[in-house]
Amino acid sequence: MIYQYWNEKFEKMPRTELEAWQLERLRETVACGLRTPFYRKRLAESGITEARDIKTLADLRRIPFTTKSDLRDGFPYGFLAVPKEEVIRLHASSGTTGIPTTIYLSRGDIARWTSFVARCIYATGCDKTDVFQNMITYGLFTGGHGFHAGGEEVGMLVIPSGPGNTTRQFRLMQDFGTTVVHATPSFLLHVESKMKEEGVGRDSVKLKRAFAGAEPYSEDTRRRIEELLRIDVYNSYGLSEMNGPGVAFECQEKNGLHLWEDGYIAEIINPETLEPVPDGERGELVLTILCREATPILRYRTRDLTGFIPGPCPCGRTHRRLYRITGRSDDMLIINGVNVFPSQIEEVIMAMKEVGNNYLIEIEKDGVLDRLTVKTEVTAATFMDDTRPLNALKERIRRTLQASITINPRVELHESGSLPVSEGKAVRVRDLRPRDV
Ligand code: DLL
Repeated sequence: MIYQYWNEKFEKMPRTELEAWQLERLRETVACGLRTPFYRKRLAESGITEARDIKTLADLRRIPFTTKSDLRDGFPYGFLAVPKEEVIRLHASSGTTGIPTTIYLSRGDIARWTSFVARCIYATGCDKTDVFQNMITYGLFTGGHGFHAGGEEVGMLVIPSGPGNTTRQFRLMQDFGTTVVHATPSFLLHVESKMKEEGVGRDSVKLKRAFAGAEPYSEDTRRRIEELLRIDVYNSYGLSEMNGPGVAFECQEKNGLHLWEDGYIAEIINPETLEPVPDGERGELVLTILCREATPILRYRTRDLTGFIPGPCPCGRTHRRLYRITGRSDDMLIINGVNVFPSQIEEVIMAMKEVGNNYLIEIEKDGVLDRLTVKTEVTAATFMDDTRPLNALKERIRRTLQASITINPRVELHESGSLPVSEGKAVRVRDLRPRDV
């Protein structure tokens, strides 16, 4: 196989040099952190008051973990390390409550992020001759903008189609000769079934590759998409707290995701004991970002379960590879690529006085896409034979939920006392999607 490197010096950097680079960047990131109210306090508690207190990479472990709830507590500006006029963009993702996790980026931060995404795209064999249809959400979500900029950096022709409307997607593919797409794996499966349904022949499009991520999927699902669409599918991992896509990506070997260690320091810990686990074993991924000045985040507990694949990759990159992410150590749900915490749903429905005490969140497959149903009991006083007010209530719950979680749920109202009550801990979520990861 012929491999191509976007930034050969860094991608193939010997480990000792890579680690020296990491130490230098870590000090710089700690210096940025010390400019934020949150880390000034947090780091001082561990005896770190200046960047020089970090002497070796092992000193990283003196720094306490940062969690999603820390980010929420620091909302809106507790993690901002540069003057506001240096910030040119923000992105946000779901928090466990209505408060989003917000990340600010300077011009330099966006340039660095973009070059990591370009590196990912190029590692799959794409180049400026490609036509790239970015079928993922833009807006506050990082997926659309991140890949858009990365694709342009590589020099591809970027079609900012966003998700949805498969008929228009096919039209764009045919009119402009799209060779590579970016989507969630579930949307790719949906695209395939719509192609059949709408009679769009495989040979009428020039697709060769797809980047698929933002939600967990199995090796079997990858293979299925590859066979059905006759393309190569590359796994793409990232999270908004760490910029978004561009954190870890598969090379042409398609055997694990290279985590860009010049931009991130990764640790795998046991989520119970919080102790590191050896290479080859699975645990929770903890990340420190080294390439961002506006919102430095140190030792972030991603809650994603994975591990380091031992041994080098034939592609020659020295950056370690992660196993496919198999799940999370918290209760975050990913529904058609959108992150949702059960607590966000609870917050909305419990604020309505007509809603009773019990509710149930169900996620199922509807064809290849996910479908969310929120079942709530109504108070005894509300449940009347007249369906009009009930329909209005249902619609109000649906609209308010959609505004909060950005997913359009089905809402079912149930008579008080009719939803199952568990004897132990309440079971509020039934994820009925087949688990093949
Ligand atoms: O999903 C960033 C992204 C955009 C990644 C486009 C890849 C492609 P968030 O919305 O903050 O950011 O969600 C991050 O999604 O912590 C994982 O739980 C999950 N996730 C992302 N990529 C993968 C993947 C974007 N390839 C959360 N496999 C992460 C499994 C993934 N889970």
